[in-house]
Amino acid sequence: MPAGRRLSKQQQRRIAARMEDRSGEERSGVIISHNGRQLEIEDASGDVVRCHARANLPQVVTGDRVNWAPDDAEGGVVTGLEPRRNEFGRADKGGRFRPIAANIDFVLTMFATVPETEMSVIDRYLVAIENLGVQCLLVLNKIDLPPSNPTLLARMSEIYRELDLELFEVSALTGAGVDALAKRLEGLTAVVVGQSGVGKSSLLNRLGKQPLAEVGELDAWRRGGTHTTTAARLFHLPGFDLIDSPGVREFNLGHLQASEVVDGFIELRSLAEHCKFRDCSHRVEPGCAILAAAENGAVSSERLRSYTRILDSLQ
Ligand SMILES: Nc1nc2c(ncn2[C@@H]2O[C@H](COP(=O)(O)OP(=O)(O)OP(=O)(O)O)[C@@H](O)[C@H]2O)c(=O)[nH]1
Ligand SMILES: [Mg+2]
Ligand SMILES: [Zn+2]
Repeated sequence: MPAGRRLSKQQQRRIAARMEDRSGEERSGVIISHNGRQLEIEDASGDVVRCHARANLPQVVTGDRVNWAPDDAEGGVVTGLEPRRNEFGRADKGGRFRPIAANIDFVLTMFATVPETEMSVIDRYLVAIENLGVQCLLVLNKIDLPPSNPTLLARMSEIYRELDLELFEVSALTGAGVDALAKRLEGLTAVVVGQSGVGKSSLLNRLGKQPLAEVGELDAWRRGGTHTTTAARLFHLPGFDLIDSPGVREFNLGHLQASEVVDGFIELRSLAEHCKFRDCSHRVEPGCAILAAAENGAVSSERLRSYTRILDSLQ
């Protein structure tokens, strides 16, 4: 204890109670948020405890189930990580996989009417989702605003619906479409992802019926995005759990091989087996089943363009 700092009677009692209570035993908990080495754990009784991770622990992430033990009056130490049911994440600059959230039922991939979202941005999320074997819901937010690119938006919803992806159209501002989404998520855990400013935290607040997460300044995205949310955090909402996540400028897929990128495009995956060359890149090769399908309209030119753009970004 630093010199001059005295514990109040109440603090002393709390420490004593905790010492008695701890009996060296580990407890289970869920990671509510993590910011560097600072973790917040929710224990079995719903209390939130600030913890740090034991040095030899593998990287933990929001949604992880862990073992932890109290280490002083206020905090604790995370001592073990339970196996993940699944995880969602992206690559860092060095191409290493970085999880964002674990143990989830759905990834809500969010875009908005304003500002315009390129289709390849959404397709990046979809490629990651497919490769991690998690389920996806697409969420178009800000339907109260006239879209900055109505043609692109109409085309995107047409293409994604043809691919049997579920698309929810909502307004976090007015609440339109929000109940249907809440109903779909009942009893489940989801993580919401998407570019900064699309309204992830706003949607969370609307679903939670109160201001739980900080929301960016109105129109801040016009000046180049704000990155208001800085760490993934799990919230218990009425009926389901939702993990809010920070928007990223580019959703990096550097941890994937080219063949895994193809696998991430559900309509290209099966076609690729029919290409003449086993190592076909589906860009220029003769006898390419994907290029042939694009030519006769069976594969959308927009999705093929996304594929080549993502492939280019890996090199
Ligand atoms: N008109 C309108 N504005 C919205 C809607 N949802 C969010 N906004 C506004 O969009 C801006 C960004 O919202 P946020 O919820 O902070 O966006 P975010 O996706 O959480 O952003 P990051 O935390 O930076 O990743 C804020 O000014 C919101 O008020 C909506 O449905 N309609
Ligand atoms: Mg946010
Ligand atoms: Zn091919």
